Amino acid sequence: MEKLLDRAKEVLNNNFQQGGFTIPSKGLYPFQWKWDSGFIALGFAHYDMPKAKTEIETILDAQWDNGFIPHIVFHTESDSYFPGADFHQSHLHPKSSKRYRSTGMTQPPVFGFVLEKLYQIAEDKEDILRFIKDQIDNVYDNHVYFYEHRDLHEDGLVYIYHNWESGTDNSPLWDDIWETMNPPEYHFERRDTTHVDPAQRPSKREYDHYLYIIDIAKKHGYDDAMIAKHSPFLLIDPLFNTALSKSNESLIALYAILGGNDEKIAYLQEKNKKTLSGMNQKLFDDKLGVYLHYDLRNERKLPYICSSSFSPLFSAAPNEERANKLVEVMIEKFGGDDKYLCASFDPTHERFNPRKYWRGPVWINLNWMLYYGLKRHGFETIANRVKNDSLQLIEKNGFHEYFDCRIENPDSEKGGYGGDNFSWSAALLIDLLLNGEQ
Ligand code: 2M8
Repeated sequence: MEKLLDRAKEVLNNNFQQGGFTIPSKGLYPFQWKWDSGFIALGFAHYDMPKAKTEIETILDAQWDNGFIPHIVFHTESDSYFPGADFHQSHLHPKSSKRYRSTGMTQPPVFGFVLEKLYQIAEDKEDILRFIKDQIDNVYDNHVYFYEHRDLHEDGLVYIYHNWESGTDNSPLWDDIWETMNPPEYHFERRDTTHVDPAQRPSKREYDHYLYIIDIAKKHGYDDAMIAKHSPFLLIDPLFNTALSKSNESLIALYAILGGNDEKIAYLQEKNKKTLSGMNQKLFDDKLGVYLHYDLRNERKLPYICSSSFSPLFSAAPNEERANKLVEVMIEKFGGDDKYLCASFDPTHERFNPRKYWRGPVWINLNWMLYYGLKRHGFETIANRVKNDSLQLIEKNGFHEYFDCRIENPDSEKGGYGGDNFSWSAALLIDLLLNGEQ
C-alpha cells in the first residue's frame, strides 16, 4: 500500500499546474473543474497542505459576484478540450468574473464538506482555521446563490439545468430528457475522443444535446430565471442536493467553531431542514426503495437506479428504515459476488453499459461518498467493502478515471477506462488509505 500511496502522490503532483490549480487528467481535461478541485484538495491535505489551500483559493477566486461558482475555470488557452471558453462565453452574465473565463454552469457544491475535512486532517488547527475563516463566506455565498436562484418551488431542493451540472454526465437517465428534445446537428471537432476510445465516451448526438442547452442559456445571458423557464433540462438531482446538505452541515459546524456567526448558522439550519425534508418527500420512491431524480420540466420522477440514488446516505436524509432499504437495494442489484461496488448505473437494467463513462462503470468519487455515508448510518461492513473494492480496482488497473464493475471481465484484461493518471482517483485513494478509519 505504501507504493500505491507514493504513486497517488506522484499523479497529483504531476497534474498540479503553475497557475495554482490541478488538472483532472492530462490532455483530456486541461483546466480546473469545480468538484474535482474539492476532491483533489482532500488528497493534497494529507501531505501538502499549502497545495490543498491553493487549490481551493484558486477555484474560489473565480466565483462570480452573485455567489455562483462555475464548473470549469479556463486558466489557459489549451485547445485540447471542446467546448472551450469561446463556446461558453461566461461574459454574457453581468456578474461573471472579470478575471477568469469560465463556463456558465456549475457542479455539485462540495466545498463546505471539503473545508471541514481539511480541518479534520490538518495537524495545525490554528493555521487551518485562519484559512477557513478567509474562505468560508465565499462558500456560504455560494449556498445562498443556490437557495435564492435555484430553489424553484422554495422547497429547499435546488435544480440543475444541464447534465454537466450533475457531474454524472451521460447517465442513462438523461436519455429520457433527450427524447423530449430535437437539437440541430452541430458541426464541431470532438477533442475527447482523440484521448479516449470513443466506445467509452458519449456519442456525437449526445453532444448536440449538451451544446444546445448551453446555447439556450447563452441566449438568455445565463440568467437563472430565464433558464428555469426555457431549459429543456431542468432536474432535481439527489446527488447534487446531498452535496448541498452535507456542505450545509459542515458550514454550520465550522461557523460554530469560528464563533460569532449566528445569523449565517440560523439561515443554513433553516434551509438545510427544508432540503432534507424535500429530499424525503419529493425524491424518495417507496416502490424502488431509493432516491430518484425529479424532472421538473416534465413533472415526473425518473424511475432509474444509479449510484446517485444511494448518495443521500452521505447526508442526514435517510432515517433508519430508508437507510436499510437503500442498502438492501444496493446489495441486491449492484452488489453480487461477481461485482465490485458500486456501478454508476443499475447493472440489471438494459441501459447499463459497463465500459461507457457514466453509464455503468465504478467512479471513485461516488464510492468515496458512499463509504463515508454507509459508515455514517452504521453499515461498517459494506462501507469497508466499498473502500476495499476501490483500492483493489486502482491497484489492479492504475489511477483511471472509471472502472469496470465486473470482477471477471469477459471483454478484455483491462478494467480501467477513460483518462489515466486521473486526479480524484489518486486524491481520494490517499484519503481512503490515510483517513478512512475516522
Ligand atoms: C467529466 O465531465 C466533463 C464535462 O464537465 C467532460 O466529460 O468533458 C465528468 O466526469 C465530470 O464529473 C468531471 O468533473 C469532469 C472532469 O473530471 O469530467
